[in-house]
Amino acid sequence: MAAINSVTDLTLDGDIAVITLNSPPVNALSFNVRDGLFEGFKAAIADPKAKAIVLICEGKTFIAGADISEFGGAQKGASLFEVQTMMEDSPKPVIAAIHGTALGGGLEVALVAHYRVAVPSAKCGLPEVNLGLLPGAGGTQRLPRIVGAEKALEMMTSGSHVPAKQCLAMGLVDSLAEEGKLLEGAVAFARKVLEQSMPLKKVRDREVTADPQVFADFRKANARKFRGFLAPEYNIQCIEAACTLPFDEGLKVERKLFMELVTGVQSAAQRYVFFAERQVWKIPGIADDTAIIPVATVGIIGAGTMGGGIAMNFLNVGIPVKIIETKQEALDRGLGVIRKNYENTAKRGRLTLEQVEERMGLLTGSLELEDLADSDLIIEAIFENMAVKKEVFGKLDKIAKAGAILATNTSALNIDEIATATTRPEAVIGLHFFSPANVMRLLEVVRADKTSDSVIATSMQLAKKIGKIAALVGVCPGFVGNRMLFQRQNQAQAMVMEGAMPWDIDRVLYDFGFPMGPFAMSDLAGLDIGWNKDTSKGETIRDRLCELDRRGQKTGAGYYDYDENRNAKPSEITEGIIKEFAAKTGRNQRDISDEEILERTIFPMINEGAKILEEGKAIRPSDIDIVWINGYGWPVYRGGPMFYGDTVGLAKVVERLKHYQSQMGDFFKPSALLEKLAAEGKRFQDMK
Ligand code: T1G
Repeated sequence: MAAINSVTDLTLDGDIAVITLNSPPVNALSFNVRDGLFEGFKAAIADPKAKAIVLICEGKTFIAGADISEFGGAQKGASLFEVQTMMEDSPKPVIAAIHGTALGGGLEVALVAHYRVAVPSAKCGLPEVNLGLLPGAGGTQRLPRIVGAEKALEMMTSGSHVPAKQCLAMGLVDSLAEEGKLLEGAVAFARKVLEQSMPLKKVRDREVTADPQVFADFRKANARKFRGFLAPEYNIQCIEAACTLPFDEGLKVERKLFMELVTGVQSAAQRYVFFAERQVWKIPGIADDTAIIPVATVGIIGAGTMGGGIAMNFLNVGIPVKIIETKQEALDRGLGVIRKNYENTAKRGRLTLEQVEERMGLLTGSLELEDLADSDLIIEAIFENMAVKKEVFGKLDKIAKAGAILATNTSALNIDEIATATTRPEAVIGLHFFSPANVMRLLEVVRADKTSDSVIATSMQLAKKIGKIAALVGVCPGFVGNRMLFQRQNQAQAMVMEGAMPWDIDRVLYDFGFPMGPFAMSDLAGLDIGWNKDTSKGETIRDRLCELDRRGQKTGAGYYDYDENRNAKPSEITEGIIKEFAAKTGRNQRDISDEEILERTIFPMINEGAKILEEGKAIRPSDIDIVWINGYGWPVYRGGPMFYGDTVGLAKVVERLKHYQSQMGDFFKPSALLEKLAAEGKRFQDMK
């Protein structure tokens, strides 16, 4: 056994050299891994006793890619290109032995081996696109040469992890070893290569062609999904190069486009989000060994849209759910909606009918709150009214078993006050799901003053179990996401009174990267949420629209007019109502620039995020970004509102807020934290 370096060993299994990497957590290609590989292959190739070479990894996975944390820093040690050239030009057969996930640079290392052996549970992928990148180590030229242009387009623009069996069928893997016996399988394969004098084939020597129409069709089919992103298009261009240029020319295209992406703001944002999505689970002050409360059964109060969607999250992971309603008709309707949702998913081939029945078999309904007496977790998802919620929590306090977690799905109400309705405030927490609760990935876990560490730790772990990304936030009006949304809505409404039209504001935010603007979103959700025709006094634009039965897409008109295909177009009726209201303000109407629309909708959000941090209602700026990316469609290639503030420069944000403050008042007053960071030339990212 020769230790090449701290993460690389070289051993001989008879006449087969085995290079073993062991660099937790994912054997990422950090500089000492690259050095270990370079020196390991050099030694194995030079060793006359070694007739073939197997590359294998310890730990949970084969190499999972370049070390993302090294990006932007000075390159140290052997380059990946040097390692790959050493492997590809080896006069001895090189076999990559794959388990776990061979991803990005990891798969690109495997692609310069002459053969690839994997266990059935392994997966391969080139997910660089999710980091705003493209495979920068020859993957864009080698993958299409093995799997063809169309499969390469799919794999590289989705970043999918392809199971080993499919990789075998595509020729990406040459042989499957028995699960748990990868080393034996790879060594046996190496011996077979020697005994049968199998060719030392180089992927780079293959050819690949494709009809240009393949690329045109692919671009057209994915235009909506790729809107605003650079990386998908650049990946496509590299595959086109693989199909039209000699290998080394194609490699130059890859290198050029990779450098453009890796030095650009979109990739910086997406790499930041990659780490932010992992930071969000780290809760300072709550010990890793905090007791976790077992949650084997869940009770939900309310079978409406939210209650039903919430229930599905738990049913999907095999946790039985009991839903409570006050009327049989509401209960039946709620249970029916859940079944319908599952049946629709099955129609799309994403569930079998057996799985639908399995999930529905875990669901029961009742009209008796007492039936939740044995639930480990009870989630209230009823009418957004403090008195009603306090009444229910008072009852739950008497019914729920000791140790049960009592959660509210309120989207803004004060959970400390709700907790006062019980004798066990330590058991009370907010679980703010986003509608549709069975689809939206974000969960705001809202800690109240007295919520216990155990209830918090259990809630965060449960969030991960049901596939959510959770941010732990504090009690304040709107918590984190909605509190910042209120700022954007405030200015959107204000600018409509000053001369901007809803479609101007929506266009600016759509072009910024949101899936739709606030007014289009209101039309989609329905303008009549919380509106009552009996009490409506026509005092707002929304009231007037609802009174005209312009209640949004569902009535064919709202802020916009809609055709039979729900295509929106600006409405003269809406414009007339707006001008009427604007005239009453006595304020001069003016053209408002796109830049002002963007600054007045986004910068107050950033400012509110800084206030949230000052008040300790969010743990870190990147948690706020995770909330906005996963709960409100903030474009991931802009990193989130706080990252975007850093991109613009906090000094500029402060300067523009002060400009608007001087003209329009203290709504724009910069927070102390924002002023401080700007004055010190710091970024939110520098906050630890
Ligand atoms: N670099 C650095 N750290 C990484 C990492 C990476 N590539 N992948 C994971 N980690 C850290 C992660 O931050 C976490 O740290 C820990 O490992 C466990 O990760 C040249 C340019 C492999 C499927 O995009 O998809 O190659 O929080 O919690 O759920 O063309 O990690 O514990 O401190 O996610 O079991 C391409 C990214 C890179 C793969 C495992 N590769 N990683 O999931 O664990 S670019 C990727 C993942 C590249 C080349 C290009 C997942 C995973 P901590 P985890 P997991």
